[in-house]
Amino acid sequence: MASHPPVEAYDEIDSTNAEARRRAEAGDAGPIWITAAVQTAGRGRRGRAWSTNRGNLAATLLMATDAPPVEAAQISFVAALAAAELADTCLGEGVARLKWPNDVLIHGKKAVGILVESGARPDGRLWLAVGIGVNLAHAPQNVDRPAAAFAEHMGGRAPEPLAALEVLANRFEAWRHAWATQGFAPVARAWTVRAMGLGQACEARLPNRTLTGVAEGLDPDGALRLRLDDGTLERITAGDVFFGEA
Ligand code: BT5
Repeated sequence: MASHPPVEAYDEIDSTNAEARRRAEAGDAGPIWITAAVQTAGRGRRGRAWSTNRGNLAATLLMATDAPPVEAAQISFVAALAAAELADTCLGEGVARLKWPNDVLIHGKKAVGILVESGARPDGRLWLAVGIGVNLAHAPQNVDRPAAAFAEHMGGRAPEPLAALEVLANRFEAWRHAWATQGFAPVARAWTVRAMGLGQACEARLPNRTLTGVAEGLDPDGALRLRLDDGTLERITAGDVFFGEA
C-alpha cells in the first residue's frame, strides 16, 4: 500500500489551509498533512467560508512541485478522486459523483469541498496547499446550496476523521503517483467516469460573465469544454458551474 506523508493533528485551528500557507511562507515544503477537529475560519474558494463541525474532516496537504502553475492546478482533480474513493468505502461504489472542477456530491448535494492554494518558493518550485473538507458526520444547514453528510447515507456511523484521513491520504498518494508518472490523462479519465453533468445543459458563472451551453468534457489540461448555445466552444478554467440547479 502507498505510504502517505506524516499527519499533524490539531484539536482546533483557524484553517488548515491558512496553517499550510504560514508554513510554506516560512520555507517549509512538506510534504505533511495538517488536520484539525474544528476550524474556526475554514475557507472556501473566492473568499467564501467553509464550515467544519466536530466529526467532519478538515485536512490540508502541504507539498512542493516542479510542475508549472497551470499543470500544478491539476492536483485538485487528484484530490477529488481521492475523496470520491473515500466516499466509496463508506457509501458503496459510485455513489459519489464529481462536479467540475472538484466538488464531490452525494445524490446531488455537496459533501466535499476542495481548495488548492499555491505560491512560489525561493528555490523556484511551487508550494501547494491542497485543502479537503469532508462532511462525514454533519452537513451544515445554513449554506447557499444543499449539503450532504456521509452519515446520512450510511447504515452505521461515519468514520472518525483521523481514520477517514488515513484512507484519503493513501488514495491521494496513489493518484498523485499516477499523475506524477503518467501525466494528467489517467486522472482525467477516472474523473470523467464519475463526472456529473457532462452532455447536459450547463451555466458557468465566471468572475465577470455568465455563459450557458452544454458541458462536453475535460480538456487535456483540466479546463471544462463548454459548447455555447451559438455553437462556439469555450474553455472554462475558473468559476462555478451549475447543471439544472438554482
Ligand atoms: C470549497 O469552496 O468547496 C472549498 C472548501 C475547502 C475546505 C477545506 S477544509 C480543509 C481546508 N482548510 C480550509 O480552510 N479550507 C479547506 P467553494 O466551492 O467556494 O464552496 C464554499 C461554499 O460551500 C460556501 O459558500 C457555502 O455555501 C458552502 N459550504 C460551506 N461549508 C460547507 C460544508 N461543510 N458543506 C457543504 N457546503 C458548504
